[in-house]
Amino acid sequence: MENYSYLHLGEPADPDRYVICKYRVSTDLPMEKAAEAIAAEQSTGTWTGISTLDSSIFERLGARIIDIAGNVVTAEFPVDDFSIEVGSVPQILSVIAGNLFGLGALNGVRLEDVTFPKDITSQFKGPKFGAEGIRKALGRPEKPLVGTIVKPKIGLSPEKTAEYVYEAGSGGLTNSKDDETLVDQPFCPIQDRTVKVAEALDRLEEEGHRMLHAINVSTRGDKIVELAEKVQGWGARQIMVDVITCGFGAVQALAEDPSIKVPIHVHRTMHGAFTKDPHHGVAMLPLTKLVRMCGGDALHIGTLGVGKMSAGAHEDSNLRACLGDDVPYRTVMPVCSGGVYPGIVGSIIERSGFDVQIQAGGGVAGHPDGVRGGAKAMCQAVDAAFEGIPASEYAKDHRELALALEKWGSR
Ligand code: CAP
Ligand code: MG
Repeated sequence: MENYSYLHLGEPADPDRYVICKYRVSTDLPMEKAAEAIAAEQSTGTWTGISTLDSSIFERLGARIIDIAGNVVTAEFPVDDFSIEVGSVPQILSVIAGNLFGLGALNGVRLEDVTFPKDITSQFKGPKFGAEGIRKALGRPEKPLVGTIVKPKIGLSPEKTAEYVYEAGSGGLTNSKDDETLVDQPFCPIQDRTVKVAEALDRLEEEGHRMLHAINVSTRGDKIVELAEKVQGWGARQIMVDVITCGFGAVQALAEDPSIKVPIHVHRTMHGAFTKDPHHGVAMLPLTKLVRMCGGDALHIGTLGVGKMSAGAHEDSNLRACLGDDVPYRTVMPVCSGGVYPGIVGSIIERSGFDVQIQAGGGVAGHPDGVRGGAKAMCQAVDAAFEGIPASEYAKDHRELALALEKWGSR
């Protein structure tokens, strides 16, 4: 019974043959030992040498530790470790983000990044519409998109939801969406809500304003495509799915189903459970990459250090993963959300550039002039940033923005 070594330090990774992962490791063991424990557990080994592992299996399928830089370990997994089934995120995750989190040898381990070879990226189709498609549907080629989340997140009737959307659109917003906890509760049945919101959007369009509203179809896996089809039939022009609670397969099923002909807005509720701790869990970046592979058209990426949510908030790598040209898919519209208000829109855009959707729930519905006034203030803040004018300057002849700055200040 041989003990095989998974250490291949200094040997460069072959990006065409391996999935390459970066892990941040906290351990009391020597880092090389900890890295070997990860490689063994996630590929051909276990806690002891085993008689059933021979050198041919090990050489073909063993993970390789190719770099250790401080507490960051780079491991590569042979492409043959992965399922040949078409685009299986569950199997990919069980290799790159599986048992290792529970290993007693590690105090903490965090998957920071992953790069997939062509043999795997080619199994996925990416977004059907993407950032481009959403912009086209809205007739807004350049400016940042500006949206809202209907607030309160639960409680409004279908009529009140539609009224909110109409007011938001009348104030100039390009997007709105259901909140993550709203799907089909008795106070706001999804059919009635979808029909009434569609009527509000039609009314706005007749008045010359195009707007999208994402209806949340998050539900059990075997019903989600059916629900999305129904919602589409009731007039929805965009749908939303909570990717962590529904699973990547749900996004993929919706994106790949030919009967679904509307863009998918991807919310990431619950991600903070494993993205927030800098020493343990999974960073948002691998999740962003997987959402793009699975076909999300828009994805929450945080507010780049200026909003209310702390998890992954400073990471602009997610923005790049949505928009980069290093993968064979359409780009994803990055969505900056969470504690946004007009006074921070300029700072967000400074960090994000114009290819972004900025949205505010409380920062619209909490405006002294109501939803329409809040929508106007958000649009004015975006226009100011787009034209390179400081918000405080722009507010001198834009009343709603002035009121928002007075109420919430700016950063
Ligand atoms: C924003 C939001 C989103 C967060 C989630 C909320 O509302 O609707 O769910 O953006 O965070 O309920 O908080 P506010 P993230 O504008 O009222 O804060 O996008 O980081 O996943
Ligand atoms: Mg929300």
